[in-house]
Amino acid sequence: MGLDRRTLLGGASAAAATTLVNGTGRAARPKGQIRIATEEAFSTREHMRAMKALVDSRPEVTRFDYKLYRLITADLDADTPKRLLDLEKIRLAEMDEYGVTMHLLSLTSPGVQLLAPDVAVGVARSTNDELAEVIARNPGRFAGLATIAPQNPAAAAKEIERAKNKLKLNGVIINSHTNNEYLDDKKYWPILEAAEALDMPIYIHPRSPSDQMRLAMEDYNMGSAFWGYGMDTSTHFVRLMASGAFDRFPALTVVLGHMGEAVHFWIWRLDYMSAPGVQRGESPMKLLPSEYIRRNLRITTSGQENPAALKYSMDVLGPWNVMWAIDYPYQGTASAVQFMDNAPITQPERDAIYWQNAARVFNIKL
Ligand code: 1DF
Ligand code: MN
Repeated sequence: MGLDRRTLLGGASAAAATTLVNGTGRAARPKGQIRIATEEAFSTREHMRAMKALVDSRPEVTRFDYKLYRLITADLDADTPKRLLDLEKIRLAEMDEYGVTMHLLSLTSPGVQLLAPDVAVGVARSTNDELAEVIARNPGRFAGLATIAPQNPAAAAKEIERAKNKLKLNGVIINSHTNNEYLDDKKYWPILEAAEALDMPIYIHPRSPSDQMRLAMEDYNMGSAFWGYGMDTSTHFVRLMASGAFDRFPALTVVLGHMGEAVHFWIWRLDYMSAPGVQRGESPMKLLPSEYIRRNLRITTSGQENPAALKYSMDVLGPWNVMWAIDYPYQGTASAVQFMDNAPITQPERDAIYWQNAARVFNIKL
């Protein structure tokens, strides 16, 4: 009959006396549990309007972009659109109900990445303005990732600078590929350069797989969050790493949700296959994959309430590189809180994963 909870928690009280090393310099044991959720989606009226106009003019975009059509063309009072558009009523009430201190907000996938470049640049800017306003109105409750339009890399780099210096946002979200291209393509490197220089982590969030990836996923609805979202996003990270981007931008931080989209579950084999003469042949990478994974990658628990995967991730990446997330409104607050409250880890580890790591990685002031 499974593991006894008392056995699992047996080591917790002794270990609770020690404090994890962390970059915040704050006490590890707040009075009530602080919880910062790091992959929490929202939308705006302008975003919904732009997406609806896109779908009306190019209905084929919904063929593989799972849920896109339903999300943006449905009655905006339907549950998911309503929760995406709401920031200060339903959402704050649900956060309060479950003791969630803060949502790190990001524009819902696929962001502006399907829109015509000029439209996308404008919607990104206005989204970031709205985001900064809602954060300012609710001190301590919200932080935010900037939306950018990779379709225009120069404008995207400028927007990262504006997001950091003017709007005080906490990082950047990119919903995987843009027009079937990934960030290893050097035309996107001005984005990486700006993110590194400004200490803005890039959260690579899933969207429906690229044309190259989706060929194997046309059946069984496999291109959805069931499988395709994660496969496209994990492949995206590995492409970026394999391109040598982390040699060019050694201080760049990339964040992956869904328990790292399983990338670090391959850590031993990625290294093994990288050895000279084993498999891969010539590679631009100067270091081993494990070195980039430990130096440049942070992960979140969004949508993966799996204690075994959590333990593995903490062992392999270090507990300071794992952050809690809900994936609101696509997954439930109650079960995400229950998962982390009951995870078989020490209280200092729980504090690190619930909020201290997010505060450090995303430069969040509580
Ligand atoms: C779903 C999942 C939809 C995630 C999302 O945005 C999303 C879903 C449209 O379950 O259909 O962001 N997710 O992050 O796993
Ligand atoms: Mn998500």
